Amino acid sequence: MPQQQDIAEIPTEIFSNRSHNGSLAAYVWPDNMLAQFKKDVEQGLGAFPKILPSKYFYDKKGDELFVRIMDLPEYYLTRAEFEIFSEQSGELIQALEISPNQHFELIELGPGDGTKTKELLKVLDQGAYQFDYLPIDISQNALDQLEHNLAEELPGVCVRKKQGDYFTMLASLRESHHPKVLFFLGSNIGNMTDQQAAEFIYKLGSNLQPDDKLFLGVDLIKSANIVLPAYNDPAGLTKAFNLNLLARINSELGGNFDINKFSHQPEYTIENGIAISYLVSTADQTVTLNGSNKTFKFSQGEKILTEISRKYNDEIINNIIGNTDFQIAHKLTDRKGYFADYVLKRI
Ligand code: AVJ
Repeated sequence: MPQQQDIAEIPTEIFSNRSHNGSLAAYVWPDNMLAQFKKDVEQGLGAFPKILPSKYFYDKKGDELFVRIMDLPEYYLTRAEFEIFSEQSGELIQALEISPNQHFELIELGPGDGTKTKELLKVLDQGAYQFDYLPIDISQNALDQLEHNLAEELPGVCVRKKQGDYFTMLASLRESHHPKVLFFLGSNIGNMTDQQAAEFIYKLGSNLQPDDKLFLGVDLIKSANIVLPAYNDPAGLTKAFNLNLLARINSELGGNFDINKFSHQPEYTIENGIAISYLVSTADQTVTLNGSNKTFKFSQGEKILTEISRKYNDEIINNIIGNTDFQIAHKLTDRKGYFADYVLKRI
């Protein structure tokens, strides 16, 4: 039996939220972010069990790998959610409870290339709905590309880019008197512990008004023979994605990780619905960082927890939103029942 880490033991501050493939691009970090990266790495590798925050996957290489992962046959998540958007846009629009003469704001946290959302924007645009689309991302580059793309494909849609941190940007939109629909798709919430997710959703709610909606895309609990291959593809992209974290520590923090002496190991427990990715040291070894007096010892078989990818059901969602101002109003799933988009209503 592999030792299974209790999710409650994972320090909550170490995983923090980010947008996925929009990410931290320009890929040039201000000094304070590099200092934070160093601090997180030193703290995580100094802990037992060892842990590294998954938000650091996404440098230029990590972004490219994630885009390719979304196209993998084993990575069902993106396709399942795309199916919901392309085949159930009518239901989706109904769930938003917006009438055609009511101007509303469709705000998306971490839109990536907006592939799924575009399916809905198309239908809203044709249906003469009055709305602005406000993608929020930390990456100006990702937003510029999305805007350019939408200007060509859906010139009728009014796009207002919001570059910055999710909560700073949401706070800046609080003054508007239009109904809001907030999108957080792709099971990006799955990288958080349930406690972090609860705090995150609570904070989203505090930036919204009663009857506003949060559209939350989550991966559902299902059997290991479906979940595990999504995190262990034979093409080795997920392995490369995971190992890229060590390559990044080498290049940005002057680490001396021998990438060949770590293996990629995903685990999944259907009982709690939690998938965890580890990097496992295949030898006894010591790693150092430039300009740091700390050394990090690894014994053979020792694991670094690099990512949690939580899977959900109604009960878990209800637990998470229990102390927030949201209630489940609708749930849309793909035909196979792999993925769900929950429409949470602010009360
Ligand atoms: C972007 C967080 C939803 O956990 O499934 C893909 C990231 N990690 N393959 C996920 C990821 C490994 C992904 N999320």
